[in-house]
Amino acid sequence: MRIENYLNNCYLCTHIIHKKTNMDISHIEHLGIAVKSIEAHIPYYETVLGLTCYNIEVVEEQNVKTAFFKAGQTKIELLEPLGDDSAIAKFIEKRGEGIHHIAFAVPSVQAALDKAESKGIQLIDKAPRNGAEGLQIAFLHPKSTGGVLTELCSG
Ligand code: CMX
Repeated sequence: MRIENYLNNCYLCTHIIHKKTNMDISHIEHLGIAVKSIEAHIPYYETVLGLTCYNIEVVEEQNVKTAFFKAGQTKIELLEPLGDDSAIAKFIEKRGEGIHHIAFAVPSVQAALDKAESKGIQLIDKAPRNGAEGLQIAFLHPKSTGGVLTELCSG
């Protein structure tokens, strides 16, 4: 048997390889949703879905205003652009309002970035930066993640 076939068929080997290369994602931390106006959308989340907006925060570094709702362990993050040069403004102009990114919780954003890069994934951020709610965040480019803007975060 070829060595790579042996390694792929051996439970212990695949377990060790997996442990060495995975990002240790614990859960979906939040789903980011691009909107033109946070205020216009809060009533839908509160009065129709029954969620509570517990935090509204401006993230200068990302040029966005955010609003957060908890749905179990996962949050919904509404993102309103603060200027025409914001990534969110560009997204809405091109694609309209809607799901903008998925964010995974990891123990270490830098370690997860290093693992993604070692697998040939294009990074938007080479190192973690400050996101909303005091989290460290970094993005993977949608061009190398099947069209889904992917955020890694830890707090
Ligand atoms: N999901 C999927 N694809 C996306 C995307 C998204 N959210 N945003 C842009 N793209 C696609 C575009 O459609 C475009 O694809 P095509 O070339 O096929 O048309 C491509 O990516 C390039 O997009 P662009 O409009 O030319 O925009 P830029 O290259 O200037 O920027 C991106 C794209 C993803 C690198 C940029 O938006 C970015 O850096 N995003 C990460 C930061 C961010 O979104 N911050 C706000 C969130 C704040 C927070 O959660 O705290």
